[in-house]
Amino acid sequence: MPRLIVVSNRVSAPVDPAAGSAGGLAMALSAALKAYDGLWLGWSGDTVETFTGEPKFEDRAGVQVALVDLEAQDVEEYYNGYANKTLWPLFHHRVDLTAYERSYGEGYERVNRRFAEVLAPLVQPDDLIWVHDYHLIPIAWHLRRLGVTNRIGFFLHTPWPVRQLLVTLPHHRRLVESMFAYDLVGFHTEEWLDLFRDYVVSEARGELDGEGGLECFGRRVQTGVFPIGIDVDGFLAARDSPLGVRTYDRMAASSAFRSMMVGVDRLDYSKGLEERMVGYEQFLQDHPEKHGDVFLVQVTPISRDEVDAYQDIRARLDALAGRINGEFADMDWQPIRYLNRTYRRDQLAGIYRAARLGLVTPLRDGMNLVAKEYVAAQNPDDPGVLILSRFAGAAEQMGEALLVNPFSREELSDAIHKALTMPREERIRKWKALMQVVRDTDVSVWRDAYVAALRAAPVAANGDEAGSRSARPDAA
Ligand code: ADQ
Repeated sequence: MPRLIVVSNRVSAPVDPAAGSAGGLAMALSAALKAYDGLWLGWSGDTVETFTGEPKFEDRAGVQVALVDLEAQDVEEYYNGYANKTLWPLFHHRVDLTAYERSYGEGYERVNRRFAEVLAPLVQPDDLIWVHDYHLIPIAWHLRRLGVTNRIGFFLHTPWPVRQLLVTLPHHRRLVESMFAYDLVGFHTEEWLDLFRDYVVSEARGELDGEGGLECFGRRVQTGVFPIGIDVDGFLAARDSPLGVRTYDRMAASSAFRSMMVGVDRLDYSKGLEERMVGYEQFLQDHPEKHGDVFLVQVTPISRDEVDAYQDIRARLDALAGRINGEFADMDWQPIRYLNRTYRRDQLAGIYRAARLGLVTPLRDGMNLVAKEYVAAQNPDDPGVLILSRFAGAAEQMGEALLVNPFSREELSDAIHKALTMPREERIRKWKALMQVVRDTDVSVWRDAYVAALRAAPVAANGDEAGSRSARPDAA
């Protein structure tokens, strides 16, 4: 088995795996790397006065990591800037929030080049290199220029945007062209892959080769769909751990005679949190007889707080939760418990299990692992119901959930009512089908399928001379 080098923006392998961390990619990658002799390279989260290019090596719960410090300007332009203010909103269809600053693009290229320069000397001949997410799209192009001929794969954890929005990005063509320095490009769903193909064929005049490959810019790249999942056994163990059980008992006691609904999301405008609260408010207006019978626990750790759009949505959510509680609460009932904090994975599992309803209603989401965690945490004899946005990648597999359009508060209100009144047999039937999907897409299946596809990617692409892959114009 070749060594696997994983590259992502942050190396967020938790020191204590049971504690987990608030981010889908972190959880998935630490689970994935355990099985391989590997190395995980990325930003340490720290800044230094002057970039050194010298990584720090550490062992994190059995995972070897290489941590790179960045300069403050790098963080501002590459991370807060191009990644979080340009690509993230654009890939989630929020052109209204997308910043098109030239300096951000320059910082993005610079940091990708720096990461490539740190990585290139660490690469051994048979290593597989697996790059994750939108922060590092051009890194393979820089690695090729440095003479790295190993197989390099890319996986996008977010949606791919529709072509008509992608072309609003200055240098969109260069970004896509740099993806052709990879041997394999993977997405969560057919829908995101179709959108990528559409750009390549309609905008860049590339061609499908009939074998899952795309030809464009004088090169060929293999593509594939690899739906990510959770570490099912690890999650079930967390659920059944002493703290998991204790948390469940606590939540069950605090929801006596009431139905608890749960939402667990990073504080992000893509997660549809405002729309969810408004839908719940609509439900409370539509069903006065349910007042006092239901409550929503919304667990939402603050994220990316240095970006204005995140401060804005945080303020709006504070106001909205306060308004709904102010309007509907009674002396012994509060409709929303809004918690801006993270919990350990075992605690989260206990919270999910106590909830009669899981609300997963993003406006656009690459996959969404919370949907899978909620299902895995349920009691098979008396499971809760998952309400899932049709715009989450997870909806492509989890059709047995109650699929909703999160932009419609009436639809959300109706779905909440339907879920709360769903007979037990129907809940069990739906849960069984959903749990099968959760098992079939376990994170180890995702990892192994991707690595196998990378190893099998056609040699013609892999065997290219580094120089022939360097045709991309190098303007910033
Ligand atoms: P995220 O946008 O971070 O991931 P998601 O897939 O839902 O979204 O993963 C969130 C993870 O963080 C879950 O494991 C969840 O349990 C955890 N988490 C959230 N809130 C928490 C809290 N308060 N305390 C503790 N843990 C918390 C990105 C993409 C997704 C894609 C993943 C993986 O945006 O679409 O599914 O990567 O590819």
